[in-house]
Amino acid sequence: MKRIVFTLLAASLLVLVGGCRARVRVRAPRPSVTVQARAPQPPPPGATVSVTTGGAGVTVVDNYCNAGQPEVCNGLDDNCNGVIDEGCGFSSGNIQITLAWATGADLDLYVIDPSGFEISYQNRQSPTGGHLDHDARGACNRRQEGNTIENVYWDAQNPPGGQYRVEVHYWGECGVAGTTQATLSIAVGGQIIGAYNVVLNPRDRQAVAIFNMP
Ligand SMILES: [Ca+2]
Ligand SMILES: [Ca+2]
Ligand SMILES: [Ca+2]
Repeated sequence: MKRIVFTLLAASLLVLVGGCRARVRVRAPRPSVTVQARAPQPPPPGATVSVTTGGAGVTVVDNYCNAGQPEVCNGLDDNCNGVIDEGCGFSSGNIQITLAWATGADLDLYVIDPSGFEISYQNRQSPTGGHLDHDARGACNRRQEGNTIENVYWDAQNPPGGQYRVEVHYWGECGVAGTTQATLSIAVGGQIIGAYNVVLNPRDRQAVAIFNMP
């Protein structure tokens, strides 16, 4: 009899404990933001990174940086340290490609890597180590109003050799934007290899630059 009472008590306790467990909610950890801190590695000695600019509507930006000038979030390396827009909440690496604009349009950055993989907001990570870590929906997403920078980077020590193609798509006017000028910079191995202005009309998709890694 004692054994039966003890068994019943133990079973009741298990039910109570089980009931308590069922009411405990485990909150999922918040996603963390990682800022790339590793210094970019220069290209191998003697290697050259050749750049070809895109078609009509693309112009080269010169004389935009000064050492000691404050870095602002504009798609340019204002302080000449080889990193584009450091402190703006996205990463740099051995390759960094940053697009910025100043209207309410929603533009999208596309980078096609040497394997043919197309990195964009639709496919943010390539098997070759490329990441789109900052997406901007422009004024079309009211929760991201004023967010007009997209950024792609490779943090691998040796990004794959071959051709990288950089394109911009004017996805949406978001009501009022119209023709939009954007700025795009490319850094390789801690050096800026190209800075461009590109003028886009709604629904344009424009090749801005093509570069080859050794
Ligand atoms: Ca900089
Ligand atoms: Ca800047
Ligand atoms: Ca976008």
